[in-house]
Amino acid sequence: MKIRDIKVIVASPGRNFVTVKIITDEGLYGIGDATVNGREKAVVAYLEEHVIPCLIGRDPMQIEDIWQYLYKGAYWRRGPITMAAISGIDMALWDIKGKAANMPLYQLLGGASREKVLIYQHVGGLTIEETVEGVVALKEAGLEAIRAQVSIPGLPPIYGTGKAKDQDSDVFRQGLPTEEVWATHKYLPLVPKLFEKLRDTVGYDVHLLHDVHHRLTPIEAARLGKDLEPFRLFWLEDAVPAELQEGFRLIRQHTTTPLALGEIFNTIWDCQQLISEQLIDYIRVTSVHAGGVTGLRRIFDFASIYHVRSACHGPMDVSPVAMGANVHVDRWVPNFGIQEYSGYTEATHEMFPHSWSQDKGYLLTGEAPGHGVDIDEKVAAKYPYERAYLPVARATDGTLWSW
Ligand code: GCO
Ligand code: MG
Repeated sequence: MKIRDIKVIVASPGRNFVTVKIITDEGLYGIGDATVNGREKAVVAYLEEHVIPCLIGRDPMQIEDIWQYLYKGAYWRRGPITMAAISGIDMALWDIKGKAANMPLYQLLGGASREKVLIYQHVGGLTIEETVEGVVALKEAGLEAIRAQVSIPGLPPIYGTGKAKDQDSDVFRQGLPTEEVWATHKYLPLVPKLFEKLRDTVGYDVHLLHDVHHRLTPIEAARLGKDLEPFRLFWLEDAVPAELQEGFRLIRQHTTTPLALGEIFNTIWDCQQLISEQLIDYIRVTSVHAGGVTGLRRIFDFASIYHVRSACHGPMDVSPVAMGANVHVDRWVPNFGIQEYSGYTEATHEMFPHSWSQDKGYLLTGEAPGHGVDIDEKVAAKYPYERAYLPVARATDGTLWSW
């Protein structure tokens, strides 16, 4: 079998998605996600100019060799654009192999370690009361794990709060980044109040999670983790930007609140120290940003030695294709933790027919060969690319902030 053609399809059925379609001379094809939210066209150029010409005529069964060729062979290693391009190709190749073998991807990986994949979904409120209401509603809908966020009173709503902004695509279609306001000293005492109220209302049966979006320093994160201990969070996510991996030692020394990290990581080298020193509990790498199925498998196997569990990033901007790849890896991976699932717009579901499905608090892989996700190119053509950015955060004095 040979790779005959590779197409890159860009469409925006709610969010911009970059989808790779690898077509073989035998008519089999595979699909991969290569989306980098807010920087989509950079991956398109990388694929079209520098990757695709090198792959035409190659054997699509040689997944590992192609991965190494694109990683080591490029000289310029790592980085979100390179790794998203590799991820899209890798996912599509695993899809082809699954179709050729007539096996779902989780079978190719070694078979199922579980029947269904635990997910968490998001609730964001302008006030504590609003967030509590949202959590109660999701719990009643059968969710077993819920991420809770709240706006800071007196400041405009921040990302992930208000009307669940990260699910409201209008915010991301304003042409240029919107600017949000941040105040750590108001946030730090607020979050424990939210979780106190949540535990009083929903008890301890449901898992509760919180995402800090990289906005704190290690000592602030340590304080927050400590204050949240009575409320037994499933995890505290992205407490601090993690370029400085050893910075997490400080947080770890002070709190038993479990820590999750890694949605922006691209390779094992971004988390090698965090994992081997057991500074985190959950590694959030996802198929589209960390080297596809091949990359995830390598990182999760390494993490298993150190009691670190998988927790693939799964917001709306990780396409249903990457979600398919994630769910198959989740079904196999022995050290599975949880899968994030934010849901998609109707148009996104329509554009990507998929065999995975949601059953209350779980995702099911389905039994279609490969990762079981396709792309309807006619639907894609109805939703052209629109430039869109995530917001930017500034402190109240104007200082640019991490988020
Ligand atoms: C999450 C994330 C997302 C990201 C988004 C960026 O935990 O789901 O933090 O909300 O911010 O995916 O592209
Ligand atoms: Mg996050």
